[in-house]
Amino acid sequence: MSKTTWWKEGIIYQIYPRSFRDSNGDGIGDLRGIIESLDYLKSLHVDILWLSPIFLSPNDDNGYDVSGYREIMPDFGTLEDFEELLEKAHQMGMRIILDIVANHCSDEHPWFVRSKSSKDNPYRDYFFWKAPYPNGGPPNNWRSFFGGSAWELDDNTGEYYLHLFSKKQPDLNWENPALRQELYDIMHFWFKKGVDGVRLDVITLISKRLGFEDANFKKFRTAIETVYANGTRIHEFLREMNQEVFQQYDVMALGEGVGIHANNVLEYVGEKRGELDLIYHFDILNLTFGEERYGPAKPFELLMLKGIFQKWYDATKKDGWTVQAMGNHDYPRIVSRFGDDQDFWKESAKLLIVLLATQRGTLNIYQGDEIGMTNTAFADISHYRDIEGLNFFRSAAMGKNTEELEVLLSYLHHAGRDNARTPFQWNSSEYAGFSKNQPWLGVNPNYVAINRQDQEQDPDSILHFYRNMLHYRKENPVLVYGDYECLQPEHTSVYAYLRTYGDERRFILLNFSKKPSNFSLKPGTYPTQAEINNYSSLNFTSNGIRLQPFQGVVLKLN
Ligand code: ISL
Ligand code: CA
Repeated sequence: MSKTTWWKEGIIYQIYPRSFRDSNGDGIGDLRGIIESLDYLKSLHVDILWLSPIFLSPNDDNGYDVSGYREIMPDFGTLEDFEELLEKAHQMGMRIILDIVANHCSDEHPWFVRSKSSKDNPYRDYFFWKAPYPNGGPPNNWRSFFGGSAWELDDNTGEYYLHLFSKKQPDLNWENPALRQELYDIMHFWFKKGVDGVRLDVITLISKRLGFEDANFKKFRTAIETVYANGTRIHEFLREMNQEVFQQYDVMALGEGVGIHANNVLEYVGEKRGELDLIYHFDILNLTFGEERYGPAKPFELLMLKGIFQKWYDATKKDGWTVQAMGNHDYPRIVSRFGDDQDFWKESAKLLIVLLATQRGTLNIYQGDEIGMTNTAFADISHYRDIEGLNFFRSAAMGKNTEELEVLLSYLHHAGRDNARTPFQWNSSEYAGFSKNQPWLGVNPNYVAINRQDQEQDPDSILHFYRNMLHYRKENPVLVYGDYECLQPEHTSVYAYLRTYGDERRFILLNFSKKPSNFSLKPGTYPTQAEINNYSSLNFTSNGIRLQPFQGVVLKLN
């Protein structure tokens, strides 16, 4: 039986501050906008606010390129604004976790400015510098997540530096104990202010394989696991970070588990490991992507989804803990991707939160999913802002004709990260009530129909359903801690499972189909009333239940 604790039972709401709410009319979301929205957030029954990076940054990767870890990005406000936000959130019974980017920093951070100034600068080995390959090229064939080589030549010293992400995000050298200590001090700085935890960006990448061997990048996702993630000293570093920092506070350490898999997850979150508290994996997030994110999409298959939930339940049912998330600021909108944002927008958005809120693990929802925000297909590349998508398009567009360019744009429409970063749709006024002026990224034109204000007025809205579903989860620990058993796993349209915790039992049935689906059950073995239902009725047949398109229900079994 898992130890009960706040970061297992609490519900995480991820905020991408740049796109959440603009309080001062510069078109960019900010901390004051979040402060002004705390009542709204509290009304959702969420407990933990995860803020994507709020630190000083040139915003090459929207804050995931930090140039000052103890300073607030001026776009977002001041340190006093943050302290006010933290205090008010605590007064309202909510916690705040910050997004710490420890694998790399910005090339404008003083550490890197000094490091690149000369080969014998004391900060030189805060980063990975390598001489050119004999042919003058990069030291090896490693690829950046954002396209191109993972090495950038610095003409000044004639050496290359490593950057797994953009060239303005040089990787930090965790082999260097002085660097590690600086990062621990930064976390102490925020924890001493009362911050309740951290989401550790790509933390599984911080230990590099120092041989820097060439690798096979034909299957990029596989290469991530075996070349970049799960490195030689990763668990030593995480244990040290836990001892040096986390253990000294009542905080949660949430790892972004790029490249982890079900058979090594306990090395990261096993209760006795003394490393991370919880971690999220990418099996669902990457489910409809091929080996190359920006390429032909794979169809969403329910049986694969069932298999993933089963695999991760089996891996962590006795020990360890994971986060249940189907979307975030890096992935397309869940209702567009796993639901049906055309014919069954409302039903499928509700179905997805029934799924997520009834799985074992910590529930994590992403801003805007609670009102069913959808993907945005901008007509032209000039509307896009995300460095990953832009790098992909620019390098792929060379020499392409109009039709081919349309295909490339369609890859961005399906898999682009800007899908999840369009401004939060507060109401149907200009710029969706996000700002008084043109936002940094275009608003999804459907804000006139999809926005928080209208849904507050509609008792049948996705927003009201989310509130009810999250409250229901909070009231029923069986959904957090309970055992899980999938019924009729081979059923191709209905996903049905039992959750059991002591004598509490819940039976969840989800029809992932546009068509009605029958689910056979012995009569008399289930109640005729649902505790949760995204339709107004529940139909039965002589030998089971007949679910409407995208109908999701929770039945209480006695
Ligand atoms: O977009 C991806 C690669 O196709 C994602 O896998 C993502 O880049 C990866 O999960 C790492 O994400 C985190 O680190 C990145 C930053 O761009 C993302 O926003 C952040 O969530 C580099 O800091
Ligand atoms: Ca602003």
